Amino acid sequence: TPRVFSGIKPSGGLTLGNYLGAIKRWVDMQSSDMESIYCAVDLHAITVWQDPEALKNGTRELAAGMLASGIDPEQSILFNQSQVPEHAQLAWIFNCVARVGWMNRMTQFKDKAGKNAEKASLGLYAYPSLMAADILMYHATHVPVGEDQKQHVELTRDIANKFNNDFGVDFFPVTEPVIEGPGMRVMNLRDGTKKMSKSGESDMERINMLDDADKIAKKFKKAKSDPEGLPETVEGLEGRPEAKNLVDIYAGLNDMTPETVIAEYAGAQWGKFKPALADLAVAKLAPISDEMKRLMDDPAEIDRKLARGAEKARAIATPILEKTYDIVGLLRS
Ligand code: AQP
Repeated sequence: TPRVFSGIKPSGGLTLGNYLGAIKRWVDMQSSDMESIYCAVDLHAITVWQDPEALKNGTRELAAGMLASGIDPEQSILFNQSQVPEHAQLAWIFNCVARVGWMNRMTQFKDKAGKNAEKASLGLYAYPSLMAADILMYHATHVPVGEDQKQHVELTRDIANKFNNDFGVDFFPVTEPVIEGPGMRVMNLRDGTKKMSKSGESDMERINMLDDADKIAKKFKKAKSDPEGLPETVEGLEGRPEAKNLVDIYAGLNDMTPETVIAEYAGAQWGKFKPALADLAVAKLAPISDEMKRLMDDPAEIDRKLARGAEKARAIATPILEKTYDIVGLLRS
């Protein structure tokens, strides 16, 4: 059976980028006949230091966000990564299979580590090994992630291949998982050349799923744009990343194409478009954030849901890890 695996780091509050770029698509995929596994990847989050309390809350907020958006824990498996220790165990094996040279080519490490790569955590460097473990643990055939993760997904195939060759087995699938795309990329509201991030410096650069109507209106009002207003055709958005982003967000929220948005607002001023965008965002997000808040009022129930999801995930993961240990020659008695 086709199987989907994807994750989000609980490294801050959930953003509109995570919603439009990931969760919304996951909900759509759920209705198809695929088995889907969605994970709050807390072990990935700690590759950069996280405040322990904030990490716990962020994990619950992320779970609440997925549930409130329509991920059904009966239909899909929803859990947090650290509750299935097989992820870390398999990642260690992959650390011994992957080559340093491969990791050195990962552009995301370079981006995230910045100029002072010597000071980055070893975990951040080895991140792709853990991601390969996430994917290969479940023999996932579909990995809906953004374009920025493409290199890591490709590395997953290299790791599977080398593992199979090193041990003379045909165990991990080397078929490249489908990167569902092209996914929508939501950009930073203050700088349209950067993506909207949970952990970006200023809160004004992102829409958080838990922002209230006033905040959303204020953030769109202050969002960077240009004096030109909306163009007559989508081609007129070229070279205008902030303008393009606002149109794309409108389209993403309303399940429209940017062409249709432009057709409706051709020539409009930002003073007209931004309030319309804010109203649309509030209309679409308020039901989700209301439900998130309701769910977060009962953290114990979220924890129970995650624990149940982890149990289901372990039922798949344990035999795979056992078999891997056996192939590698790690004694189990
Ligand atoms: N701005 C975005 N537009 C579209 N998709 C996005 N995703 C994240 N930001 C955007 C998608 O959300 C999924 C989970 O991402 P993640 O949290 O695991 O990692 P990230 O992409 O590094 O997210 P952030 O928000 O930028 O976190 P920080 O600031 O902690 O590094 C992925 O499918 C991703 O493509």
